[in-house]
Amino acid sequence: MPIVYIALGTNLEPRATHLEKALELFRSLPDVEVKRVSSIYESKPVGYLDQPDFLNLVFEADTDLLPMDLLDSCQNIEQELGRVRTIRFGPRTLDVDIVLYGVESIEEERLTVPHPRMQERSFVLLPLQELNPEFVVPGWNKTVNELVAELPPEDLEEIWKYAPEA
Ligand code: A4P
Ligand code: MG
Repeated sequence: MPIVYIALGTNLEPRATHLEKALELFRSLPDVEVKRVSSIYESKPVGYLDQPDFLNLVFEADTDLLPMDLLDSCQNIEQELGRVRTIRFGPRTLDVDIVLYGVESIEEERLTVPHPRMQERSFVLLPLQELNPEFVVPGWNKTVNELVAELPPEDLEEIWKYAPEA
């Protein structure tokens, strides 16, 4: 059974609730077993800058679902949390990306795995590093640790562990 890594992102309040609800929905799927969940990170928006800060996490799961079926489940969960698609890279209640599907490289119209922008994104790499630092990422043939080391230092100034206000 492949180990998969899935990234969640949200920048519309209540952000932490959106992450919790998404994890609950993944846990309720019969064919997905959520194993471990990273810390939550807060970061400045990447891409389209004029939007609120994001909360992101990555979780590890075992699944019997084929990649396309897993993508369908991810998109159903996005829908369930009421994501309204407006601006590309813009604000969203929940974005679900399949980061890794075991050691597979997938290039389909609807699905590219490893996620094509993961290597430049601290908000994917830092949580993934917590879970599996030595994993060799297909295509790049580098470990997660190595990809983190290649991030521009200024990127690391725009991300921090999330500390909810008491
Ligand atoms: N798709 C292809 N590959 C995948 C994959 N590995 N996982 C397709 C999931 N979906 C994949 O996605 C568009 C299409 O990508 C899907 O229909 C699927 O068939 P989308 O989420 O509907 O569209 P989008 O928002 O336009 O693009 P995307 O790719 O989700 O955006 P990104 O690149 O993920 O960027 N800054 C911070 N700090 N934190 C963030 O989480 N997120 C974004 C979104 C921008 N800036 C951010 C963050
Ligand atoms: Mg997405």
